[in-house]
Amino acid sequence: MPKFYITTPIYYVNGLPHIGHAYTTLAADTIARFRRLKGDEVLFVTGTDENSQKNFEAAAQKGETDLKKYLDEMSGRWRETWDELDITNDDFVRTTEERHIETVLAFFDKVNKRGDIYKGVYEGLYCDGCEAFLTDKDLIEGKCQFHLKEPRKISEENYFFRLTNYRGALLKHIEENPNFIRPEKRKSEVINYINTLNDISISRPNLKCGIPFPLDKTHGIYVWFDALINYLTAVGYGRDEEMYKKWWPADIHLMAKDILKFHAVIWPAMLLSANLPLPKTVYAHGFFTINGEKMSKSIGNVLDPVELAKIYPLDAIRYFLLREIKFGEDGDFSLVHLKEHYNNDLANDFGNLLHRTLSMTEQYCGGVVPEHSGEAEGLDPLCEIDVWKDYETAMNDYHFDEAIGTIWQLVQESNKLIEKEKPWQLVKENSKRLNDVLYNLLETLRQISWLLLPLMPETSEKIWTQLGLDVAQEKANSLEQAQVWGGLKSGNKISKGEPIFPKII
Ligand code: ME8
Repeated sequence: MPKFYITTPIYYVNGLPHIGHAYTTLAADTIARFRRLKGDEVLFVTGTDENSQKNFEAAAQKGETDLKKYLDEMSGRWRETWDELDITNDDFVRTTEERHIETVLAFFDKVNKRGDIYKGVYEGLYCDGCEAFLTDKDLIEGKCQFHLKEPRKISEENYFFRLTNYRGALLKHIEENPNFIRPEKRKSEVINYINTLNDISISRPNLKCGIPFPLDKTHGIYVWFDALINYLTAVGYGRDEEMYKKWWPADIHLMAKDILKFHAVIWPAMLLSANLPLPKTVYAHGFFTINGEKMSKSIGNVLDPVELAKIYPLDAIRYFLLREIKFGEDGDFSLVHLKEHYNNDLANDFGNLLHRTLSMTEQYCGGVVPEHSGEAEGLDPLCEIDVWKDYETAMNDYHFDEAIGTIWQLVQESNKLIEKEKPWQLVKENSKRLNDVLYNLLETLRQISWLLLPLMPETSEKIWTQLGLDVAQEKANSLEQAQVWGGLKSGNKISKGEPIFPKII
């Protein structure tokens, strides 16, 4: 069985998840669900980045002196959020876990034995927000472009990683593996960075939190060096050889562009140093604003996905994020647009198709899927557009907006079919045609339920229930089986139920 290993960043726990974190995690969840649907064995991992000065400061700010208690509580809240958002991660890595520390030490040992760690003095700029050393090139008007703050000037004795040893190998890898950095347009910024990079400091003096530096216990391992290794922790590196061999390298690391250089340069160089294979793809999606403004606590526009899910069905949020913010591009999130798209696309276009088709089946066919002649001439929206092919191409390429677009084409074609065939007249004039029309609409809805499965999973299940299908049995179906036209059996009792997406005023 093909395998697929996908990761999200592990997030800092100095705050709770907001819609930006939810975006990456929902996208990863969609990819994981799609690969499962295709029959792959999937390992989908997320987690929390806990050995960070930021977390330490957040705990102190809350007056919490017991750091472990703070981390346990916050990490628990992140885990709960993903459960509430029905994220299907298979593992959740915490960087304070014993298994992670073991993996980090095994990895560190390899890099050290390779001769890639040395002691030196770091003099330069440090952004506390990024937890990273910056150069002038990273600044806009003297400030960090992501945290809008001036970095601190520091001078300290540190241990360094010989990043510069891997400059050539990295450039060669990027050139030879066109899918390594995606989307394509991010490549040039990575290459520019590689061309000018220096060795990086991988220890921090005056350790308040974090994993003690193996060569000098007065230092801690720099949080990024430790955090990136979580991707190996999840596959048992240094602890479970069989598991490691089964899952590594990762198929895709997903993140936003803010942390691309860590994933596309520093992490691969660390892996090269430890003589381990590189991930197949590092995908950096865009950053989105809220009503045109950067999301920030001080502006007070931080959106909590759990609160949003109390107003809109989860699938409506998935729909909006995946369709309206083109994956890979920057975008904007606005509640006004969410509401508009919810009412137009989900309540109207999709909701009407489903509800009207089921209502007519109840009214004209006694609530059972009608017999049909098999004559689909002009009736089968699926035949008109090659939906599955376009859909799979888009999904394989992470173009979620296009995948949803093909499904919505089907929704619109089906709505047009109703207007064209007018079942309310056919019931008086041509019962054979009526049955054929309704059967084709119902079967198209079944096909739509499968197309939606990775994107809007709850909706798929609701469609199955309304079509009178057994949810457990559908779940056990393979995609090949499900794709065959005619899976909906005549005589099946439908169960109309309430509209899935009621209008929101
Ligand atoms: O950087 N738009 O964690 P973090 C899109 N711990 N995505 C957004 C976003 C926005 N406005 N805001 C946040 C860290 N994200 C490190 C990672 S991995 C080894 C260590 C998402 O909590 C996006 O995925 O700051 C971004 O890369 C990530 O949150 C940063 O999360």
